[in-house]
Amino acid sequence: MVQAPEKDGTTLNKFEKFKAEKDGLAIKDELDHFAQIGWEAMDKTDLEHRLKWVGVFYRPVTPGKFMMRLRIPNGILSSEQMRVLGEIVQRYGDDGNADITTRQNLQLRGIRIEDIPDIFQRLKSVGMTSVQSGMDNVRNITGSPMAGLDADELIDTRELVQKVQDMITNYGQGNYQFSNLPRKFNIAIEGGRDNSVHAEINDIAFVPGYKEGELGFNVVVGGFFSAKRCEAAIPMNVWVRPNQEVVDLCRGILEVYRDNGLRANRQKSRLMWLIDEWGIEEFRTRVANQLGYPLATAAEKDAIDWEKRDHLGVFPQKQEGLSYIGLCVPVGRLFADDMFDLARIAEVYGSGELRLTVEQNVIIPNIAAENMPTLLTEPLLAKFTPNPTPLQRALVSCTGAQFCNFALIETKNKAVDLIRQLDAELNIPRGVRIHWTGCPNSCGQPQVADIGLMGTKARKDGKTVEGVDLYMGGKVGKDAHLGSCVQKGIPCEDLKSVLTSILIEQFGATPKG
Ligand code: SRM
Ligand code: SF4
Repeated sequence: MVQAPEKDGTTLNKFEKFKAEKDGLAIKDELDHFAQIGWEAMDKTDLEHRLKWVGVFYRPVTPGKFMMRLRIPNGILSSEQMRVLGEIVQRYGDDGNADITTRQNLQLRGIRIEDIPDIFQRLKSVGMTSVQSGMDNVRNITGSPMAGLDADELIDTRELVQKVQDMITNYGQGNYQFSNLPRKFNIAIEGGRDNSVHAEINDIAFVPGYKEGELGFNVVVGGFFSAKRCEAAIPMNVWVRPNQEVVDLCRGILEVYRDNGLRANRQKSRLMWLIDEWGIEEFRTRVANQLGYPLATAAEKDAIDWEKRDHLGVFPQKQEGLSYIGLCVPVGRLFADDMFDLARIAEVYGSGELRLTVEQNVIIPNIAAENMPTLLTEPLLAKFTPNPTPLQRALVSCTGAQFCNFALIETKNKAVDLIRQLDAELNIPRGVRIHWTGCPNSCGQPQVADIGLMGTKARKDGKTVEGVDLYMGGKVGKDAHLGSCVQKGIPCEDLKSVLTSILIEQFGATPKG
């Protein structure tokens, strides 16, 4: 039973009000109607909010040209699926493109409302869905990008991620059980030793751990970023086996959160605020009660003992004679031709499979040794190189002002341009992870970066100009911890000199002769 949001006597905020009037998911049965009447005739709440329950985002920056956010469990898709997505954006000409997101996912741009029923048919025909990918729903579920390929893998996450998604979305058809959470919700399942998924910044994350010699997952909960507060996930003192227990625990936690999560103030609605109110012990007890059986206590320590890998380059798989190639896609931006090329390359040289990473890059697995030399001569690799510079290889950026109305600055183009200039002037001995995010919502995760840049307004010569707050010290992989803000309000035009000094003083860079 969904708890009445006003139980504490406060009035409903506007989001809870419109959700109470009509569940966002109900929109899935009205898409033909919207396609007929056009976006300008739509009810404002349906247009601006409820459409997000089917992954369709109205963009005030580009009215009439929508964004569509998919679900790509574990970031794995087939060449056939990639081709269909390429065809969808191709029809929008210069308006059409796609972005790989920081959740191993794809967002398509340029979408017209009149095409949505047809697009949904096409997605269905290749087993894809965009359902419940926005607003108060569970986001794309991330998993190890090397699942099933890595000789050192502990647990293959692919099937588990799919099962959790199927439970939450009712096999992609939409599920009213979980379509009215108090807020967005992130789940990650890590199966490798290097924490490729940033477990610590998810509302629930499963991290491998041995209990009395048996391999399963320790569970951490409550990690999140928001404009108001950022927290790393904390241990729930629970251990589960890598089977249906994972799915059941997700269900139990989601039900407890749905029915008890704080709904009065959207700034205080993420899971961690409920854990704060109850304490982690009480939270654990409530989840066990919800499931109706006791939960096993956590393994003494987790099995994350490697530094994080970025998977760019060519690497052997555990399958003899096969390798994968990781390609650097600058700030995750793809155009239709890139998508067709990636699909073709995956088919010709590999097994037709493609994978996405939370660093907004692409991996093509299952390439036979004899095919690799020819693959390396493919023209697309000049654009998406397997051997990027130390700054290129770890550059991440959120959408920014080009399409996002929350943005305080443009991000993706600035990010690419700045590292091009820095690379031209500096020798940098090792990868430096630079993450850009256009506003304090932190979609570009500046808190996990070596150097995080968060859009803000700054003052220069008495004028308001585009600027950034500088974050440093984010550590990923084993012993991950969040970075913090070290300098506020740097005008973007001064950023090159500020970063040059930081790279020289703290990352061993030297000026090129
Ligand atoms: Fe995000 C809202 C883009 C990952 C925290 N995010 C938005 C919206 C939907 C705002 C909007 O309606 O315009 C952005 C869409 C812009 C656009 O047109 O693309 C947006 N978020 C993104 C993406 C595309 C950034 C990217 O370039 O990769 C990522 C999509 C992931 C996906 O596939 O689902 C994305 N967003 C994140 C992450 C990172 C993560 O999940 O690891 C975070 C921080 C982690 C977290 O959520 O705890 C994040 N996004 C937010 C927030 C702040 C949430 C909060 O509790 O306050 C918002 C604003 C909100 O929900 O009110 C937001
Ligand atoms: Fe938009 Fe801000 Fe998220 Fe960037 S961080 S995509 S600007 S909401």
